Amino acid sequence: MMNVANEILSGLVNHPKSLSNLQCLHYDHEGSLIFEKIVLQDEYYVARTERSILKSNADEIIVKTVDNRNKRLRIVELGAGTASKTSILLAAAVKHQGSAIDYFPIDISSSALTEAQSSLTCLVPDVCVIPQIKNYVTDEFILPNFDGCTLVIYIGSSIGNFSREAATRILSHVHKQLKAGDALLLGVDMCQDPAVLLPAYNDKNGVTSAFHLNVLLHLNREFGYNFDLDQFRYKVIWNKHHSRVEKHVESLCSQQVKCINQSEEHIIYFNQGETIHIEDSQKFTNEQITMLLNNAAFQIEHIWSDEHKWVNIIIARVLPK
Ligand code: AVJ
Repeated sequence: MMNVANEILSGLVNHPKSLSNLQCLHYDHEGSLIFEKIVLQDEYYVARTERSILKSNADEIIVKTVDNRNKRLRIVELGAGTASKTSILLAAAVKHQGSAIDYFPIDISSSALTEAQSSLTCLVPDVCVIPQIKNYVTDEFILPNFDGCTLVIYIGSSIGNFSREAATRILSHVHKQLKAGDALLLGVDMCQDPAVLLPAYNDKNGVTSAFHLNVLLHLNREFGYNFDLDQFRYKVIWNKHHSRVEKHVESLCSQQVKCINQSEEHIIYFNQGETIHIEDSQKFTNEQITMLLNNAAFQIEHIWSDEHKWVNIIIARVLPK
């Protein structure tokens, strides 16, 4: 397996250039802070819509998850970030159970997890927060033995940032760590009008642009590159064929970027107008989601949505193995 530095370099010397399989590059300290601003932008309906579905249905989601009343519940979250939406579900779980609940947020950003822990302590004091700083794509989560039901939360449509193969791998990896009767709560953004989708990824305040350009800054800070941010701009495309919003950064001129890493030097050549494919946000149909979950041996039990059917929140169960 290649290390991250080599994966970056090979993504940049390839044609077309792409870093879209390296999600971890977005969420350094700066990137996590910018992301928290994205979710506040008017155009970014995804977070707002998902939050309102969770608010209206939190009790029912918890009841449906723990279909057996004597069972205790614990909650794991992949890519928890600052857990601001999850607090709604945690409060419902504490109320339903009538006692404290264990919550295991997993994220690669330690600063986001620190923030999650301190805000939950105030918002839902009956939650015992046990954070794990990990890359959920590659690492296993660690859970003590438990005879109740484990609910893994994976919301925000983060699954859409991965290729179909990688998404299947993530879900299978989660499935492997669960037992029969455990559940997955998946939040996904559905296929819809590009007139709604494109502004969501190109807000007028330029926050989403800054989020993606930060990947180049991250490469400068951590991997020895010398990208000049004045010579690049953010560009968003609706790829109808693949049903995904593609985020690129485009070179404004023909130029060379250097990477000086452990005495080795590499030069990356850019033509004017050439782009680096930075991230995808896949938008799903019901059939695609069903197939994705079934391929990872999960069975859909219930779906909640908003009035426009923009976002789906799905409970899927681990079947007896
Ligand atoms: C991480 C999936 C919530 O793709 O919608 C938002 C990341 N990137 N704007 C998404 C993101 C640019 C976001 N999620």
